[in-house]
Amino acid sequence: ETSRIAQPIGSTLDRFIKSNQDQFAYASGELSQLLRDIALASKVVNREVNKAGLIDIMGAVGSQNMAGDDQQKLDVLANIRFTRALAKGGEVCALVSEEADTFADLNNEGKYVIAIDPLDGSSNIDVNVSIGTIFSIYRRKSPAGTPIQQEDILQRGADQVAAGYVLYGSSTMMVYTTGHGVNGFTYEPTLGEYFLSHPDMRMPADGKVYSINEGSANSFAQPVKEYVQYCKDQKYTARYIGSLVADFHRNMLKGGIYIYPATAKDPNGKLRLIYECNALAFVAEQAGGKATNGSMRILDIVPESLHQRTAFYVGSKNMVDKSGSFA
Ligand code: AHM
Ligand code: MG
Repeated sequence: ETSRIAQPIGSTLDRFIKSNQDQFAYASGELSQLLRDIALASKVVNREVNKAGLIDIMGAVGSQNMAGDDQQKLDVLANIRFTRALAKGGEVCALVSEEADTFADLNNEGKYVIAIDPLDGSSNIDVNVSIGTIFSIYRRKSPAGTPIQQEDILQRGADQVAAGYVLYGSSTMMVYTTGHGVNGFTYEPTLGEYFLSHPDMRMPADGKVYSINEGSANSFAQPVKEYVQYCKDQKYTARYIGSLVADFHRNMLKGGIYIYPATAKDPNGKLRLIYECNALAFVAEQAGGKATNGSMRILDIVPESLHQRTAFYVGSKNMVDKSGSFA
């Protein structure tokens, strides 16, 4: 068990990061700065997400956003926001993003590699449903100042030094772990600050909610079909937002399981190991939950390519165990 931090509810994210840093002395403040950079970029993205419905209207009057970019699709814009904030911060040497084919070189002296899905669930943007940002942070393996190597960007999830997500929901939250439990911060827009609202989050070991896209049920493997039937026999509740961060966050708080299995359309599953599954798997485990690909621990998978997909079972520990027992 890891040591956890006692923090008063209501402390700001900055203050929390600072005392965390003092207590665990992680990496001479650079990881702290990196987390602050992510938080800052998320505030900018949050502002844009909140105006999403106005983009076409503003576009129609030929407006540009503050930085002078032409109006762009929100997921592309979010990628620009995070990339810029992390490039400026200087702690990151390489950034792997769902929005780019290959990794981006940032500051070659930086000690960290970051993998990010800047705006996940983007099909939900246009219909005003919750979306999220997912991020993973790794320590680079090659020496600072040398060219980025495969071993820097294809690390196992177990090597993450921090990971988390931002949920742009009915309120905006940032939830993250540095390997000492999970803490959640709620954004107060008029003050422009995240405040600790969910200290030491624990995922219930059991739950009664299952989240899976049953529209694809005909092509689920037999064990998945059987588990879904089991959920129905237990009279569990079905909840599927189709926005991974939102589905995950609900299950974090209430207990539940999220499954994206192999389907005919996506024979290896749809979700991406490096910038979707690993981060949530790390958060889940740190909160007492569990994440597998149906049989194997997600965090133990050695990635072979940047955009590798995997089946994903994540949530309350006993539910994930049960789902695996049908295999
Ligand atoms: P995206 O990265 O293209 O946004 O896709 C990821 C999203 C997840 O947020 C969500 O859980 C899943 O795709 C939903 O997929 P489906 O509509 O096939 O159920
Ligand atoms: Mg995504």
